[in-house]
Amino acid sequence: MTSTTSGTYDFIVVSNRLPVDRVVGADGSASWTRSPGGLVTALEPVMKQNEGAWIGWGGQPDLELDPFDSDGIRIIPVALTALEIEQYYEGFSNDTLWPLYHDVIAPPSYHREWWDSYVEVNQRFADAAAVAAAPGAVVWIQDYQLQLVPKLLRGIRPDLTIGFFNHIPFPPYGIYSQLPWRTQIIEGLLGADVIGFQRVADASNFQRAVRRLKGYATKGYQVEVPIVDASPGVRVYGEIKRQGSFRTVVARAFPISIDSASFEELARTPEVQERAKQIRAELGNPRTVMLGVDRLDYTKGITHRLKAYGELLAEGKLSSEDVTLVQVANPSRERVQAYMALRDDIELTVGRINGDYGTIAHVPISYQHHGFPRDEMVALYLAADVMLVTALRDGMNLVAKEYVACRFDDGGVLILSEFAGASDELKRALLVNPHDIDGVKEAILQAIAMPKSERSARMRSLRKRVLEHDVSRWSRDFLDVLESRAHHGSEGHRLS
Ligand code: GDG
Repeated sequence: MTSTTSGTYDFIVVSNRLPVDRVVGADGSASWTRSPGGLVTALEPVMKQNEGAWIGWGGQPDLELDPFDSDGIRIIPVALTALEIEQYYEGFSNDTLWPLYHDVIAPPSYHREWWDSYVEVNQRFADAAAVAAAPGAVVWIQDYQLQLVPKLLRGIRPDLTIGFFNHIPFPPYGIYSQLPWRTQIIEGLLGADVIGFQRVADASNFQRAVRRLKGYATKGYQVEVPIVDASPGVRVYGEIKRQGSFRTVVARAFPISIDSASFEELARTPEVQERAKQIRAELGNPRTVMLGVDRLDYTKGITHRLKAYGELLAEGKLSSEDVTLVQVANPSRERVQAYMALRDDIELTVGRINGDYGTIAHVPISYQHHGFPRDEMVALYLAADVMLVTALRDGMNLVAKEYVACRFDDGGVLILSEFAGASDELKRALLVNPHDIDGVKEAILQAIAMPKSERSARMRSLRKRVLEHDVSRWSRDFLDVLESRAHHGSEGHRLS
């Protein structure tokens, strides 16, 4: 493929998963339904105004499909074989990068065949984008599964403006440096014009890795990348700098958000409010309903939260007559060993707590190992007096923002881990260190006893932030910076 090959799309989003799910009917016919998510909601208008296309995997093995339209969005599927799903996706993405980038909460596995598969699949995504993109198009690549795509794509299509957003944390150098392919990943990312992170700390971790591994200078948000790669003889860098032949890459924080107004709108519907009351009644109208909503993932600190709650019940500071915890643990990555072990661990603990502290009429934990429709989720948010977000490490945590967006009544208390990106913005939540079990216990008791006036003052301030900084503002901020980098205003496409 050469740079003369180009397609017709002016704005392309590339993500591991397409924003649509394939549903096969009883008669064997397949159709696609939009998977709910803020990203697609935020980008849909930009897609429609700009000849947009979305490139990604359809979620099933060996799905070789031609591009098609779904609700006005052009979908370009990328096929993955069963072996690639095992090695690139479940392996390198979810069992190497995911634990490594989340502070090695679980030990990362390093396998050279997984890496080879990661390289191969990233190349396939880059090729698909190179074919689809119009001259000077804007391409926005999403997340850790595709970190090599920026460089690979720039290699084929230097005319493009390329953005990358990392939805998960970027780890401190001491941890990142474990990765046998640490330099290749940094080089992959530096192919972008703008690299977005959730938190300021993630962007600085990345910049430090760039300095340590490549020797490039960083200044504020900017990284100076020599056009002719100077490594490994980094001393040449001074020479390159004198000649001024380097490009600048922006690496900074753009905290993601949710479609706040649509959550509030749903929460305000009479049906959802009625359902919230019904949920409380079905739980036996306890004085306090607490809620946890997470993918069943070891980063979410579900076991820490259960430990704190279990101790409060054991000490008689809470009783199952007064409090119920609804824990939604959405099944996730069920073929990865660490996730199977975590599920066993959580379910053993839930069983013990319910067995030890429940009565015939009251169970301390209502455990839900399945997903819910969006309106039911919103009803749960409205029904919950206390929301528990105790992630050990989390890029952002959208659940925390969704809870806040739904509480138009200014009710409810958010307990939020300081290790979730959301804590940088949601400062008036009750911030906790989830490793400090006593601290979590105190926060739970404080939340339950919090006077109404304090609850609403805190919630008002949280809501202001979440409603003003929603996902469309996030995408606008990112794309504005990206466009301003479009060859410094020359031939790049302008998004309307
Ligand atoms: C990654 C990063 C970052 C969950 N269960 C149900 C359901 N959900 C929805 C939630 C929320 C989303 O899934 C989960 O988002 P989170 O942000 O909480 O967590 P991750 O899945 O780990 O997401 C994270 C995010 O990317 C975005 O950048 O914030 O840090 O890890 O929207 O509502 N939705 C429905 N039923 C469920 O049962 N309808």
